[in-house]
Amino acid sequence: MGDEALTRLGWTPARAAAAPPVPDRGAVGRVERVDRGWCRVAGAFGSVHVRTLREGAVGAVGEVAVGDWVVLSGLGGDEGSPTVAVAAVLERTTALVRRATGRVTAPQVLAANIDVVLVVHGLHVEPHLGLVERELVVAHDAGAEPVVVLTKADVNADAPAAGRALAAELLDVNVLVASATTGEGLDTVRAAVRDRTFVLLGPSGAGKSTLANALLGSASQRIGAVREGDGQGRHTTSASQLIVVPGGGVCIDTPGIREVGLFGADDGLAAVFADVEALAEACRFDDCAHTVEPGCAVQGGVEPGRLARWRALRAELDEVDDALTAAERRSRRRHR
Ligand SMILES: Nc1nc2c(ncn2[C@@H]2O[C@H](COP(=O)(O)OP(=O)(O)OP(=O)(O)O)[C@@H](O)[C@H]2O)c(=O)[nH]1
Ligand SMILES: [Mg+2]
Ligand SMILES: [Zn+2]
Repeated sequence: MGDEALTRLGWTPARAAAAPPVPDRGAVGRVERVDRGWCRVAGAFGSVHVRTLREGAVGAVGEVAVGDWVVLSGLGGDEGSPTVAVAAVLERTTALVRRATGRVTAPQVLAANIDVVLVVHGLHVEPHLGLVERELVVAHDAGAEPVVVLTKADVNADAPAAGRALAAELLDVNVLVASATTGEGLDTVRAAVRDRTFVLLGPSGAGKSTLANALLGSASQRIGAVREGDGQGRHTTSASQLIVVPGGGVCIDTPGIREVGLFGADDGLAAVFADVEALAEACRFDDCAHTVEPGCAVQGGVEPGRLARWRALRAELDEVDDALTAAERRSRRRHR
């Protein structure tokens, strides 16, 4: 144990160099799971439950995310001892962020310090291009490498064609086709995530946990059947979970999200729709909305469906910006 355990969790010399000093009876660890009032942290000491403190304090609810590196203090007591606390959260190198549900102006970190985002969709249904693009936007915006995995290839008569068709709609994204059941294509998925921290993102029933188990070589994650008829999942995974991959790497399985809400993901949108943003440079008006403006370079240059999808995501980001500005204005008035 010791440093080896930390290395398996993804600890690197670069992170060590950037880490704050560790107190007596303290240690560095990585957040495996976050629950209401508690989080679970793994490290050279094993794995401990740590109470997440009241809002505003270090390690407060919403402040630690799965994948975070933290400095713990007060170790060495009983398991679950209230003296164990998060003394510091290390600066994140990457973060997968969505808009918190029901709160327009609040972000939620789905996973921290990730290298790769696997955007997972099941070939038991037609891949939903709009959802894939939305997930690619947050993946790009996270600062991580996005990779699309079309799983359940075994239930699709022409899975490779489905993969090619989706890839043709996307700019420069690696689209892998695999089956957790037959094992086909898993080697390419393994190669894409080896020795890295990766997160599985996608709708419920896509097959994320089944894929995680296949990559882990164990039945770590519970899996659940999809509904007959529409092929939707039943939200089997209820909380994100970080698991060390025996062959090297760290897997974060997440609960299925039907539609990832965007929050401040302008860079991600610019990356996924680089064609739109490049053409916009040539529009006559700087504030061209690419709808009816004369001299618009985008309208004729991008396929209408793609432009409509870009416009919807752009509008969603603008809506969040407007809400943030309004909230800021309100709070400024209150503090006057
Ligand atoms: N035929 C086939 N079925 C699969 C494959 N992968 C997953 N499934 C099935 O798809 C269903 C959903 O799988 P899960 O792994 O639980 O899906 P999930 O994405 O984790 O869903 P949530 O946890 O609800 O977000 C289960 O019935 C699995 O057995 C596959 O490669 N082939
Ligand atoms: Mg699951
Ligand atoms: Zn335009």
